Amino acid sequence: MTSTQQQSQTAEEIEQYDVIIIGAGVTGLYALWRLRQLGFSAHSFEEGSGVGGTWFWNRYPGCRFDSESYTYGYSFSEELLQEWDWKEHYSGQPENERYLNYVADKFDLRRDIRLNSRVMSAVFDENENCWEVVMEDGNRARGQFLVTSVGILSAGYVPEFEGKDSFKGVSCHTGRWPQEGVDLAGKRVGVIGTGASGVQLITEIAKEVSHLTVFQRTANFCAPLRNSPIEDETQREIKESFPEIFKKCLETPGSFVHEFDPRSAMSVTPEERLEQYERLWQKSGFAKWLSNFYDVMMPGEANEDYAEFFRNKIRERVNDPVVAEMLVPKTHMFGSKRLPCESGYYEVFNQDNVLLVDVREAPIERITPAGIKTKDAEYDLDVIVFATGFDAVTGSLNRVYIRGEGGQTLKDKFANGPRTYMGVQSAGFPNLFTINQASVGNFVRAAEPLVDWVTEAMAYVRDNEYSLISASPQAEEEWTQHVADAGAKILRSQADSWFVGANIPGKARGLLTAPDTAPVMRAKRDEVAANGYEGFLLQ
Ligand code: N01
Repeated sequence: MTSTQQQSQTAEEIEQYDVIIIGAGVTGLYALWRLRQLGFSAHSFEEGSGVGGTWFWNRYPGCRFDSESYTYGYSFSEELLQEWDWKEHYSGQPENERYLNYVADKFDLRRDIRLNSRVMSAVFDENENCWEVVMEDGNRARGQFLVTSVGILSAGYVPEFEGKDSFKGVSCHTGRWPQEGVDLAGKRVGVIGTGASGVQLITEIAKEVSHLTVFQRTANFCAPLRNSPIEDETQREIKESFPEIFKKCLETPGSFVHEFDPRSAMSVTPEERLEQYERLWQKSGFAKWLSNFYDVMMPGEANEDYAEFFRNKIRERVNDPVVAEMLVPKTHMFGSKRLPCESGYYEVFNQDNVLLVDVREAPIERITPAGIKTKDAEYDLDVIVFATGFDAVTGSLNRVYIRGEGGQTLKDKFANGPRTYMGVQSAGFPNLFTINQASVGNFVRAAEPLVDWVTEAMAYVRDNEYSLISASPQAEEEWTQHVADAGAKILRSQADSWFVGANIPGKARGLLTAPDTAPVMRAKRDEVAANGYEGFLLQ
């Protein structure tokens, strides 16, 4: 902050709101709308130059939904549901960004959003019982409540490769793709990382680069997305079925439209099992795992049986058997990492101009001015893309200096992993709702009920003439223990991935989101609210 800016905003001029929202992505936009409905004055401060969060920043080639588009959009407005036409079953980033801009305009949200306003700090004022945020440009604002709609996957991670800044070509992270794009046509491009972002990007850019080198550390289980345009008749059917679509999503563990087969894979004959695997393989999107035998997504025999089916599918698609074996995942259980959906990913490795490099075998030693040097070889490149993921959940919170009661910072408190009550609050940080902690699965389906709950909690505080709500230390302790105990048993805790913070060197290992299914989480939150916000201190 410059001294001029500090002087230019006197105490009287600091903007005051009931609620300050950090971020204008999917949850921030909805929180703003919802808070207005409840009669609060709310304002969102957004780092980007546009709204959309994830769908603003992740504009890398190939970026798209792998949830069905019509299950991902907001459900709160029937008018919006009827007037917006999703063009594809799995919509791409440009369309998704357009959608969120359309929502911002339709509901006149922009008047309460300040773009290009990165929040640097949020400090709780114990005398005034309110939060004060300071933006990068030095401007300040105060609010009784603070909502961090900062996303679970928004703090990009680039490994500390030696010589990272020495590269003379162009380099960028998938999650911060330049708005003006990156010219890749005819270029020698290296991509580090083969998670969901890398898989989408690699497939798309292989069509235009002169040479592509893929640096893979861990092979993934990837399955065909089978995207297609939405025909008019289907569009009409979808629009008539929204109540059923959303009802179904609310019933399933991850808020997706797919429902598990209640049979065990091992309870049917091998022929029946294979018939089901093949039938689901032909379906689009996540049906291949979320409509499968229920125990395919649990550690054990069924999981390994389906993993082997997957491995053989990969072997069938890659011509060179040596390359095929490099692409076949062998070190983690099926479903223990997020499964990327793809549209021709494996066939890319049949192209003459594409090279797969195993960097577990021969690790990257350094980035050089000319490219990448591994233990075994040097690769000359014009462009390096870091598809190396995110410092998930806590990373985006830690980018803001958040200080609560008694001078304690959230970063210090979370140093050994998040300590929250139901993912929404941390003791000692009154009126701060960290809503990026609680939702996982089909994002918008999980986020809408979460935002509803959080905003209703604020209304409860106001309507009952309290001024503060904060998680009790005991409720927090019990919840944190529950996350540790229940979280350790579930499939997505078993591999080294962002789900448990294992992708970031030095980060404490532990499940970063709730271990419960979406319906269980909603029921728990509803019970807490019905019992007068049990586990929270109100004053
Ligand atoms: O990140 P990731 P992502 N040297 O962490 C590798 C969502 N998403 O951006 O597996 C070499 O999954 C790392 O290797 P390894 C989705 O929830 C959704 O791809 O750790 N390699 C891995 O291959 C997803 O789960 C969509 O051994 C290194 C890659 O980088 C989440 O975002 C699309 C390395 C990182 O994969 C994150 O996906 C895209 C190193 N030092 C993303 N460090 C939709 O479709 C890391 N890697 C909606």
